[in-house]
Amino acid sequence: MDREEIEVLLRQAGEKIKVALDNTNIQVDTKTNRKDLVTNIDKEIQRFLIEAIVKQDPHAKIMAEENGRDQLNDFSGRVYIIDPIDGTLNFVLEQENFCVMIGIYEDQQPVLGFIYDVMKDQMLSGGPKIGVYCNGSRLDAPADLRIEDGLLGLNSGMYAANFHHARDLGQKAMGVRMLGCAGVELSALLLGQRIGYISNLSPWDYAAGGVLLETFGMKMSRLDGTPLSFSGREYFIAGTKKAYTEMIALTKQEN
Ligand code: 2AM
Ligand code: CA
Ligand code: CA
Ligand code: CA
Repeated sequence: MDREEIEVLLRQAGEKIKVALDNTNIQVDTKTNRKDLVTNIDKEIQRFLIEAIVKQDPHAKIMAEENGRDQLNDFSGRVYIIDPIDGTLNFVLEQENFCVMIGIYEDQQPVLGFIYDVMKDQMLSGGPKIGVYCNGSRLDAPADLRIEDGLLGLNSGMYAANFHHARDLGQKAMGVRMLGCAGVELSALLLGQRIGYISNLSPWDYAAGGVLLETFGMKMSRLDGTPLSFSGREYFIAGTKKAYTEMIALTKQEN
């Protein structure tokens, strides 16, 4: 599927999510702990997206967070990696700061990425062949700022524990932001509103943003600088080229 087709699909998903918020009949369940939530809407949106993708692209492989689709052993060919609602806790408690995300890879190479912030109606999309767009307008790569010159997005637990110097890095930056949604934080990084983001993420949390970061020549990896595995949850760092290099020098050390 091309960029326009996926954007239409994501906006349709966004409309469904807004209708669900208006109807207030959202069923909330917990997964691994009391703060790890999933709702009937996460599952419904995932079903809607997968059904539409499979209809258009029957040979595609799909990895998605919910409904037991979170493992993929064979990443050859075209792979769609889906997070139906990124920031479910925000969706439930805040009714904003959540995204719908799709990352498309071909033989493990980034092809297209989409981060749709539903309540802001902000669609970031693109890939190495076409560049990065925000609501249809082509974006320039953000300035290659150093850590001292911008805001650092963080996972609140890692910040509080100063995990691999996360808090020290926050103190070097102009300030820290902890919005509880990988898609929102990575969108801000892509828009030049952050110099980096440090968290603990699964493949569907960084697949879409990863395509767009790569397109802009920005960096993401594990905290020690080695590549993310696209399987299971891993400590994650992303940033402008300069800030990433500065941050990795510290995060690859333990406390
Ligand atoms: P999610 O809402 O799709 O689960 C903040 O918690 C960010 O980390 C969100 O983007 C969230 O995505 C992601 N995250 C990944 N694994 C998580 C987990 N086990 N519990 C809570 N958030 C998780
Ligand atoms: Ca989740
Ligand atoms: Ca997520
Ligand atoms: Ca999710």
